[in-house]
Amino acid sequence: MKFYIRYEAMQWGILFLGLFIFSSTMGCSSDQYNRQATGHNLQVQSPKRILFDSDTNNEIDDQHALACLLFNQDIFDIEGITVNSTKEPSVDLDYAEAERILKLSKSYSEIPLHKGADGTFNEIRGQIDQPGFEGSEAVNFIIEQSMAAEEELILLAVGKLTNIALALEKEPAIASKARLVWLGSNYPEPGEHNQNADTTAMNYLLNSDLPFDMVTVRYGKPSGTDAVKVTKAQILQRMPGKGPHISEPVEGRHGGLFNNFGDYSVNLFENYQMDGDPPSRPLFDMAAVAIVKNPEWAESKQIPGPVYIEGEWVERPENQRMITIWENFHIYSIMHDFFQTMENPQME
Ligand SMILES: [Ca+2]
Repeated sequence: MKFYIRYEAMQWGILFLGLFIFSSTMGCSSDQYNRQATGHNLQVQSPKRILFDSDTNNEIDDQHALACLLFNQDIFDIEGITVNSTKEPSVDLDYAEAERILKLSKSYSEIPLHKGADGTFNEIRGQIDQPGFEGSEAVNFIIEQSMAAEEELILLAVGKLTNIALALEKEPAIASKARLVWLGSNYPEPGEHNQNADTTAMNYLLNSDLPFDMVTVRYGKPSGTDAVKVTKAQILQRMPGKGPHISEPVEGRHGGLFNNFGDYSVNLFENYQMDGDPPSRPLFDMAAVAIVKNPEWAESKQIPGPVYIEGEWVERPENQRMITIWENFHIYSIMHDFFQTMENPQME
C-alpha cells in the first residue's frame, strides 16, 4: 500500500514536471494556463506585511523560499528575517546562509536579519525575563514588528517554531496582531523535520489564540508540499544568471564565488544528493511563500486544533480553537510562478 501511494505520487510528479517542461517549451497562452496561473493580477492589492523565520542552512529549499520572497516585493512588504537552527551545529550557520541570500538578492542593506534560537521552547522559556536570553535578538524583533502597525503581520515560519512561541510567551498581545503561517508537519500522520525539531513550541502555539495556518509537508504523499518538486535538470537549465547581479561576489557554503542568486541555486543543487529518476526534490518552503502570495494555489480547511502527544496526533473535536490546514498544492501554478519570478524579479 505504501509503495503504491509513493508510486502514484511519483507518477503525478512526473506528469506535472512533464506538463511544466512542455509549457516552458511551447509558451503559455492556452485558456487552461490562464485559469491556473492567476498570480499576475495580485499586484493591485496592497503589499502583505511579512516576517520570514527560517532554518536557512538546513537543506536547499529555505534559500529558494527567501529569494522568492525578495523577488516579489510588489506583493510582500518584508519587515525582516529571523533564523533558527533545526540541526547541529549552530544557528550561526543559518544566519550566515540567510546573509548570503540577502546579499546575492541585493537586499542585505534593506532587510533586517536577526539571530534566533538554537534550543527548544521548553529549554529557553524560563529565561525570557533575562536580558540577552538565547534567541532574544529574533524574539524581540518579532514582538516589535508584530506590534508596530495596524495591519496584520504574517509570521511565515519555515523551520522550527521556537522563536515564534518565545515571542508569544513574552508578549501575548501579538496574538491579535499577527498570523502564523507554518511550513511543517505530516499531519494527520506523525513526524516531520520542522515539527520534530521542537514539538514543545508547536503544542504551545496550537494551544494559544495566535491564528495558526499549517502548510503540510506529508513526506511521500501527493497532498503535501512534498509533491511540489523541481528536477535538478530544470534548475541547471533555467537558473544560471537569474536575479540581480551584485558587484562584490559572495562565497557559497560549498565554496566558490557568486554574484547572483541563480548561479548559487545551481551550486546548491549540484552539491545536494537527491533521489528519483530524473533526480528531483521538493521545494517545501517555497510552496509556503507561494500560497501566501496566492491562496488559490492550494486547498485549505479549518479544523479544531489537535495536539501532538508522544509521537502521535490527538484530535480534539470539542476544541473551540480552530486552525487552518493547507493541502493539495497546485504544483504547476506554483512552479510556473517560481520560474517567472526568477526571470523577472520585482525588487520594490
Ligand atoms: Ca526550512
